[in-house]
Parts: sequence; C-alpha cells; structure tokens
Amino acid sequence: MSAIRYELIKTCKQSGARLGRIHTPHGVIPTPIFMPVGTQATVKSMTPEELKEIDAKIILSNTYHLYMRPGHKLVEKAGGLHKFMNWDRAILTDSGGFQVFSLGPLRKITEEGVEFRSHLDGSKHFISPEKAIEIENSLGADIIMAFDECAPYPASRDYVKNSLERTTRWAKRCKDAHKYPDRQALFGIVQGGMYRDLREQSAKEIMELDFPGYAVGGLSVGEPKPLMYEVLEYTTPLLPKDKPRYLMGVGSPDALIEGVIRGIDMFDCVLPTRIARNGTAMTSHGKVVVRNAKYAEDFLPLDPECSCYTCRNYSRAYIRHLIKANEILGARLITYHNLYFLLKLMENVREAIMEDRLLDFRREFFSKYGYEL
Ligand code: PRF
Ligand code: ZN
Repeated sequence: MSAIRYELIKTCKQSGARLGRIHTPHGVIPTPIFMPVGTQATVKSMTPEELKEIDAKIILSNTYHLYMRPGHKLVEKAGGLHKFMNWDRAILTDSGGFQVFSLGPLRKITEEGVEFRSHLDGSKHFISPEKAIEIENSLGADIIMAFDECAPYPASRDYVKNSLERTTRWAKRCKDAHKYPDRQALFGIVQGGMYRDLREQSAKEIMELDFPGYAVGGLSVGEPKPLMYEVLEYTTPLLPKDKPRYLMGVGSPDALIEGVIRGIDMFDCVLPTRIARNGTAMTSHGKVVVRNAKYAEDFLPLDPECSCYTCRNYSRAYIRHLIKANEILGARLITYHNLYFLLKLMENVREAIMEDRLLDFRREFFSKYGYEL
C-alpha cells in the first residue's frame, strides 16, 4: 500500500491543467499546490499557527541540513519531524542531492554516493542513496524524495547522460532501502537536463521503478525560462496521469502558472521567503521593493488588493522603516504576505481550472503583474 493517493478531479478544457487532491497521512492537499520551504525545520520567521492561518497544507524540509544539524537521530528521538517542529500537516523532505551538489568544490561524486565537507565546520561527510533514505525514514515526512544528481546548466550531453543513468541506479537503491513505504511515499526524480531524448530516457527508466509520485528535477538551474517551459512541455506528458507531478525549486508567479498549464501539480521554492528578508514583496501589480526610497512616505499596504494580516494592518512606509532598521518584524511581515500571496494565487489557479478558464486567468494575471505573455 502506498502512503498517499492521488485523485484527479478534472482537467481544464482550456489549458489541459489538472485539478486534484493528494491524500496523505497528515491531511488532504488540494493540487496544484505551492509548498513553503522550511529548510531547517522552520519556515523562516513563521510559526506553524501562522502557516495554518494562511492555509498552507504542506511544507518542505531538507534532509541535508537536518542531518548536519541537529542530526536525524535527535529528530527521531523527538518523535519525528512533525512533532519536533509542532506541525501536524503534511511534510515533504528533499533528499539532500541538490543541496550537496550546490556545495560546488566542497564535494566529490562517485557511484557509491557523494563525499562533501560541511558548510558549517568543514568536517567530512558521505551521503549515499541508502544514507539519504535512512535519514528521511528517521525524519518521518509524508513524502520523501529519492537521492538524485541535478546536472548543472549548461552541461554536455555526455555528462548529462552519465548523470541521469546514475540517478536511475540511485533511485533503485533508494527504493530498496526505504523501510516504510506504507507511511512515507518515495517520489522518483526525472533528470536529463535540456536534452529531449535524455528526458525521455530518464522518465522511462524512473517510471519502470513504479513510484507513487514523480518529480521533474534539473530545471530552474540557470537556463532561460522559455527553455524550461519547452523541456516541461515534452517531459510532463511522459509521466503517468494517475500520480502527482512535482516541479522542484520553482516558485515565481509566472513559472507557477506556466508549470500548471504544462501539467504540474506541486511546486516549492525559497523565493517568496528569501526576497521577503531583503525587503521585496510579490503583489498583484508585480514586485514591490519596499526598501526603495520611493516608498518612504507611501502609506498604502504592500498590496492594496491583498487581504492578508500584513496588508490589513501595516503600510509600505512602516515596513520599509523596519527593513531599513534591520528589525525582525519587517522580514516577518513580508514573509507572511508573500506566502499568502502565492497560496492565494494557487487557490485562484485551482478555481480557474475548475471553471475551464486557466488561459484567460493567465492573460489577466500577466497583464496586471507586468509579465510578457
Ligand atoms: N533535485 C533535488 N532537489 C531539487 C532539484 C533537483 O533537481 C532542484 C532543481 N531545480 C531543486 N531542488 N533532489
Ligand atoms: Zn498581503
């Protein structure tokens, strides 16, 4: 028995986008969904109560970071990640593959796994597919990701082919190492860079292992957005219709909508929380860099059309002051707003799919936000 069940509710007649639900051990997730990122067992500056207030249904956390600190054994002792961080809704953990590869010169990849030095104290560590799954089993998230290699961009065909074939072998090892398939759903990750035949090869190999869900990895790694959309356009249709599809590391408003139109159900990204901390808000009329001098005497809310707690109570001028003075509350208020904005956007996207008008929604949203179609 799989730990999750995907229910396809309907397909948008105008765009082909999917409306569905994922049933998990910690609640039902409506899809398409955006997952706020809580790398270190916390969505930076947000309490679980606040996350519930904005109706987050699932958050993401990171195997690599929690392994390095405080250690997966400690989290296990606490009763698992849900209990440790006081979050009783769904959690997804990324495998650490991507984070370790991002360490650059600090790592060495072999068939066995990845050797790297800690970003904290420089100490030596090794993560194999088996180790990543052992950590994810200890953390106890509802959805766990296979240990993959995300090829950089640009990368040669040869490099990408070798890397995706290793990712398939590692996916098989992850599946064999997974101890609780009826409590935690292990998702496979499709790689293959920007090469169509390699994406086809990877999708075929990963699907043969029969996972309860599939992610598209290796995108949003520095390639131009039109190229990412092109790769998605031919990759998602290769995946089974009765399983959820997750586009890893994507969270700009335009890419969320374009991803949904190309058949994606789940997204995660540090973007809304990261830009909040340097004073940038996502609004229905585009980005507002509240740090800028032009907002010094602007007493409007971050987004006059938003009904979140931040926008109902505080002005751009006040939040600008907080950010300039390095006051914690500034980051907190913008983080709250940005997450509310993206979760609301996804709610509107789901409603548009329900009513077969997602392409109309995209046109209206883009013209207001200031994106080119
Ligand atoms: N693999 C994993 N995590 C990821 C990615 C990936 O390819 C990406 C790519 N944008 C983000 N996070 N395991
Ligand atoms: Zn708001």
